[in-house]
Amino acid sequence: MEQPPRPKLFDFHGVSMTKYFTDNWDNVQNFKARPDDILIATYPKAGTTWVSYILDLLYFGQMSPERQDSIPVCERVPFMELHVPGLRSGVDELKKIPTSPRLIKTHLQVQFVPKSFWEQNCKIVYVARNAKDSVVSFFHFDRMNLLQPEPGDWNSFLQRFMEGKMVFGSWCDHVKGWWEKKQTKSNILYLFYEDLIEDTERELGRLCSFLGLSPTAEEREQIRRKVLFDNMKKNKMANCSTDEGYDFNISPFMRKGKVGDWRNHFTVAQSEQFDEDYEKKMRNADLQFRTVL
Ligand code: PPS
Repeated sequence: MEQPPRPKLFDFHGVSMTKYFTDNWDNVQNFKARPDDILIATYPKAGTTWVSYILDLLYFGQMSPERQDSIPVCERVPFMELHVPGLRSGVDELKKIPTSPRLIKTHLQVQFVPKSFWEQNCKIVYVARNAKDSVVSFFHFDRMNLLQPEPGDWNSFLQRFMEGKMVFGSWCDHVKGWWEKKQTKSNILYLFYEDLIEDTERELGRLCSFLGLSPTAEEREQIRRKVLFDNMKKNKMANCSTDEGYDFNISPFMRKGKVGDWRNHFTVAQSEQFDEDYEKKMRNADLQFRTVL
């Protein structure tokens, strides 16, 4: 297929988006969630694929080895609002999923989540990652993902990130919006990428308690090993190498998987400017991130 031009960013109900996430809007908003659906919600680059793979292994790892060997994680966990005509439609993929529970990926800001997820009281796992590592990861992703807007150079990308002019909008609004929602909704588990890096076993335990699962110690250990960065990077079914639109000559999807890589990208001046802006926007949020471990 001939590569279409990169999409343009536009304002959509106050949030920057591209047509690939708004063209199917009515079908997304009218999506009929089932009570056992599990939504994995993140701002882009927060560890969505990692947590998707963990959940898939928890639910289906023991049951169907062929699923693990032949279906890429991005197909096992459809991306609800993604709609690229002739290529992918998350809503259509979800309707065809034969297994349950359905694991569903979204990057939507909390106010855009289809109402049936709240009506059905579905379990939602939100993953947040510190802003500095998120913007670095996002930059490299937009360089290699030809279905994303042109990233420009690092400094202009960073300025746009601070202005919230990224696909799916402002990082601050995203993490704060979901955090506030979590205060009144016990069906949301709010995880941090940095905690997952620090102690995957512990976070796996939190996920299992939240989901009401009790894998054996051996199963847990198997999962912990399979989801290690190096093992996922080698695994064609988990490293997104089958995804359309990616140019792996520019950057891998499984790039570094670290906390603190921002230090290899930010100049001292950029870091100071970023911190000042961050402090203003996050001042009233009772939400702490770690940028180093
Ligand atoms: S996306 O496109 O928004 O769905 O991307 P997402 O999966 O949320 O985030 C991609 C980043 O997560 C890193 N990653 C991991 N880190 C540690 N361990 C494991 N197992 C793992 N799997 C994915 C991936 O490398 C991207 O981060 P960066 O910093 O770019 O390496």
